[in-house]
Amino acid sequence: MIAHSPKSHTTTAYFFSFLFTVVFSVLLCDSVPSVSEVNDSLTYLWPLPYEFTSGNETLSVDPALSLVVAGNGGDSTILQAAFDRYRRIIFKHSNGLSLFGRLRGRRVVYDISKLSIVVDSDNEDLQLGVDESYTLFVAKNDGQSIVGEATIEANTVYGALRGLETFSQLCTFDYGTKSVQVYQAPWYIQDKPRFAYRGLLLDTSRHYLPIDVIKQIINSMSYAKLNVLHWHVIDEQSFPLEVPTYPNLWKGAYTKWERYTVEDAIEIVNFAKARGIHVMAEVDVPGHAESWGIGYPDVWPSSTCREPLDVSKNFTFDVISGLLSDMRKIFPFELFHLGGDEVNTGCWTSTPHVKQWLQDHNLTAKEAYQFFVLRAQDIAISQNWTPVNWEETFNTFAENLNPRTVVHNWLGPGVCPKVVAKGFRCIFSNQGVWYLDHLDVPWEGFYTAEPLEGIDDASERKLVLGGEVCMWGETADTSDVQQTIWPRAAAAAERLWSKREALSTGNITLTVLPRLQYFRCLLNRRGVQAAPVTNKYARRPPT
Ligand code: CP6
Repeated sequence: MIAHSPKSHTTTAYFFSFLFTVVFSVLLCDSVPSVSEVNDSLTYLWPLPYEFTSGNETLSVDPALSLVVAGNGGDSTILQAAFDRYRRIIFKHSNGLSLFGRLRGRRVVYDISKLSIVVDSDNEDLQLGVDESYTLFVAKNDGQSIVGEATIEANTVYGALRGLETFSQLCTFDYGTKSVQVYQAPWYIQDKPRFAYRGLLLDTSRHYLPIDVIKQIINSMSYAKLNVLHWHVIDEQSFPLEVPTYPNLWKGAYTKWERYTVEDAIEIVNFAKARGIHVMAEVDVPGHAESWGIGYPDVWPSSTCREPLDVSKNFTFDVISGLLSDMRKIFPFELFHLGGDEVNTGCWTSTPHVKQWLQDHNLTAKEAYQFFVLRAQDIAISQNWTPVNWEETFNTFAENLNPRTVVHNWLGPGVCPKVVAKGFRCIFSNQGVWYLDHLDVPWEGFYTAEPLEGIDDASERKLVLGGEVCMWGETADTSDVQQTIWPRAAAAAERLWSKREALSTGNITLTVLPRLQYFRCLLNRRGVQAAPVTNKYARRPPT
């Protein structure tokens, strides 16, 4: 509590602050639970931490909150910058006491005046499985000292980032005292993710997304503790990325403004890294690649039959090689997505010179598809990447797939169980439940989808890296992409972060919906255009 609050106001002031509160909660976020609606027995943190205890004290947080760092990773510039960002998030409202109290010379004592962050390691490498665990302790001091404490302890700076996010979610602006408060203190939180891979696919080929929009989405991912941006940068419709080795490739962009320079891409990778987010780029071959031929028509089998890429020409693989070696300098993440989905080999068998090549090499169309995927894999592996491929590659020639391959499920349920039974690693993205462009899938569908379903063996479970929600771009662009992603991606984010036992019990309309509504409003307060949780368009009657 604030030790010296300003003298009580008049009834008029109370009336106006009441009016202000009501009007603002309605304007800002129509579904924010009113004070009387908030169910105190729920924990309004999203995603739920691994283990936590809370109490029933209310602590005030000093708007001059200072950061005290310790440990080998304490000097991290990532940490300092994150603290500055979170300060702006936590102290969004001007503080009533600083405005009036200071004018009257009042001295205000807050319960929490410093945030201590201890980071053990100064290693800032961001690779799959990086330690994201942290503990967060927020309590009033034991009476020996007038200041309380908030402490985050983590092994890496990336754990500290997750802890900062959680701390920011504990801080609530109280319209009565006009100060930031932590309710239900003391808090003791011990947290870590269930899965190392918690992804969101963004498609910048069907609709170009400006870099500021991508950055906003990266910011919003960090609020839900998602940690992989799967950048489906190129597809058949457009080729927006600059490739110095083959400079005509980005002639396949929609316009000369709808492009990403190498520097833009590096900036996105660094922006994501500062938020503990990996960027996994995708070059989808041999299908979904028609736009390559705008700049280099030789990669097309013919001018009328433009994809899949021409398997019969070495030039095709020279271009892939050049493209990947340029991208290697941009994307440090160990995983690289090579697509391999929806390959219609009819184009090969109906193009005379490709058909001839198939005959000369004694290959069926299916074998040529395998040849293409494996050759692309070899290029990626030789550049020290771990290849990721869509599930058709596994479905068609699992026995010849490089054992390091990570298989990306999308078509059906029950795929990851088969993938891990054969010893491959898997990413879960079942289109029936985790495709964001499927507007008819409500948040409950996202929430209840379980990446480990059908996998009982402990060593096989370890092969499921996690999952990814997919925001395909055919039907969404800058104008609506964020409200299509949120809040449903948050439902998957909790599935991927929190303990399975904490997710699968009880009536989720009572236990999860109010928390998701609250998180959706938190996103709105932070400027993210998250849609209402139970929106009409996600509630189409069955036809
Ligand atoms: N683009 C690419 C797509 C899809 C895939 N790959 C896709 C297919 C079916 C649905 C949604 C998206 N648009 N390159 C499949 C992985 Cl329903």
